[in-house]
Amino acid sequence: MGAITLHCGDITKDAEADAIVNAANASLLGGGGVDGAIHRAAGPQLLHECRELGGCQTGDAKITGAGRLPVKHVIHAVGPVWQGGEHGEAEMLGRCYHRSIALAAEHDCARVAFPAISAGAYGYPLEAAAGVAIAATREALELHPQVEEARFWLFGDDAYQAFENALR
Ligand code: AR6
Repeated sequence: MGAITLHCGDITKDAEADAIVNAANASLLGGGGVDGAIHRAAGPQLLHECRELGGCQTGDAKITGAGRLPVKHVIHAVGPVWQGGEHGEAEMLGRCYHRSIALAAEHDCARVAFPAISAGAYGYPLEAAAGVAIAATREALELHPQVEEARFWLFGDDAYQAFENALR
């Protein structure tokens, strides 16, 4: 089964991945946080491709090229907004990881970089987001052996610690 590895810092600097997953919103037309960083690093070609996609539902993901980023693809996943935990948030967040890894497999991406989807502007508590992310990624890697590595990029010690705890 594919490996899960943890990394500290800016996901846009990952040149070893074949695809970078973006924590996007349903419009797929850009935003702040990791979405803003990815669009800035990729350049205008990424937004141009995103405009053709017609948005994306929560819990789903869509794939584009990567513009100037040193990877083949960006996978735009739309995580849930945290609403207290009783509104299907965990299921939708888990689906983001499943769909992203399925798209990576379809497009021959052996190494996929992930941010902590929903754990920023969307308010998903870090420990819970990390638990869902690791569990769903493990399941998806088992289903898609073509994907050899899921590389989690964590911003800050708290995020890193939460994912390290979830991995154990
Ligand atoms: N590299 C890695 N992680 C990052 C980076 C980066 N360059 N920048 C931020 N993070 P967020 P969400 C971390 O808010 O919660 C956008 O406006 C950040 O510390 O980027 O899914 C979209 O357009 C946090 O742990 O995504 C949507 O409207 C994690 O990435 C909305 O925000 C996710 O934070 C999506 O919110």
